[in-house]
Amino acid sequence: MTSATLFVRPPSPRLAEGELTHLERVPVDADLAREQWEAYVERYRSRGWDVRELPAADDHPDGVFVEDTVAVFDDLAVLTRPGATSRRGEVESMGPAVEAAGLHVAAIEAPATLEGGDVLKVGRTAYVGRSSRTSPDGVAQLRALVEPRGWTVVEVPVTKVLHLKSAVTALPDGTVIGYEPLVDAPELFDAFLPVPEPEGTAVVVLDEQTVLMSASAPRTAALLRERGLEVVTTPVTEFEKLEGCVTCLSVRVR
Ligand code: CIR
Repeated sequence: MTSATLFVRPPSPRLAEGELTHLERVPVDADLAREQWEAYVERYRSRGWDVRELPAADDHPDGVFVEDTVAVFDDLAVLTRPGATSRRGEVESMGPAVEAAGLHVAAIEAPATLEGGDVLKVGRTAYVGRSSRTSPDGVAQLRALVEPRGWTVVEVPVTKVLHLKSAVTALPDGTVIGYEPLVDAPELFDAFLPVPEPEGTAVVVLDEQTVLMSASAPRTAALLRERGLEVVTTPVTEFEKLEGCVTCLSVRVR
């Protein structure tokens, strides 16, 4: 069992008003969202993870998507500056939380923007999406903070989805998976595995054998099981309607 520390934030009752960029707005069931969130959190707690709840931010419809507010590199937490102005206030409560977890804190400075959903770590490489939310300056600031600490930053174009991690994530062995029609540049990754469903692109690594993914992508789950992985699924339909996924609902700090 992996021992890890994870931050989450309960969904706002105003989740349905969250930002939308590539999807049409459809009705969102706030009660179901809360149930799905509880089940999501339980997936970690039942494995012994130290799940820490950030204070509710009910005035921020997208506040549940905590991944976007910080990017963690070893013991350095880089507070982001979201590209969506409606989301900037979400960052405030993350600073004290990561500090209390014993991390050093740095921040992306204006006018640059960066959202954590654009940061995909594979080994000591950080692929960083240049998206509608993350500016070239944001990538440059992140590079200046983490390359001296032994990380390599690779800038990746993102035009077809909200964030880099809406298009691709990585399996425990470092293979990058993605739904190819939504991936701008699959050739930038050392190993790329296409998956058959757009909801199958997002996995959270629970341990070297196990990933957590959306229950909306059964064919991808079957594909990953054929590769020998244990796959834990969880329903996140109400968050997928807001362009969210399993990765964005938490941020692992250790
Ligand atoms: C937004 O547009 O900012 C939210 N509705 C969804 C954010 C999802 N976050 C992520 O993929 N890391």
